[in-house]
Amino acid sequence: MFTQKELPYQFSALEPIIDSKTMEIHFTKHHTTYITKLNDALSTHAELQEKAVEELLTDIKSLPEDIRTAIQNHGGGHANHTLFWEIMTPEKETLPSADLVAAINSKFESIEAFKEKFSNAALTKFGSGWAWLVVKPSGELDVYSTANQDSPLMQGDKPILGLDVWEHAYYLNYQNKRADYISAWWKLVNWNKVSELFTQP
Ligand code: MN3
Repeated sequence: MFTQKELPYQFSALEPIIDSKTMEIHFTKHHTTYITKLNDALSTHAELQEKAVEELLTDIKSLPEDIRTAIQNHGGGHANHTLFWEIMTPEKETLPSADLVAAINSKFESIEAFKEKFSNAALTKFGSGWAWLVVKPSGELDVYSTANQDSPLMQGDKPILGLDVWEHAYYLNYQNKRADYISAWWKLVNWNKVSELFTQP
């Protein structure tokens, strides 16, 4: 059965960029519900219960049809939020590693150009979804958005940075001003963690 890892900081730790109430509802209601529904879906498929959520999402096409959509939505929701909590920090001014900077420069030409591309993916995602920085199987970086809770793992890419642009992630503080949420959010990125994920095989 999947369980929720403890949040690595207090609900209020990311204030004022993400308010305490939003963090609390997001973590204890939204993320928790994805886990409950993921476990519900797997309850009829004992053979899949030992697998990691990343493995389920990577192999989504081979999953039994009756639970495929539930794993896509709730397994995706669980994996995406687990990553999201980890790639944010109240620590100020963490920096990407030299290797990650080199990879970003090689793909996007500069950190600024990368941030602009990522922010644009987040801003222009119509409806609910996520913006991602991923490592492709070739080792190359890429930026794109996905709808709903679709995980980059479903297309064989490894997400190392993700931004939740569902309204539940920002509405209390920012209402319809998604652009303000996105530009403020960069200050929360835990570059130590993103760099670590980039380096991991
Ligand atoms: Mn969310």
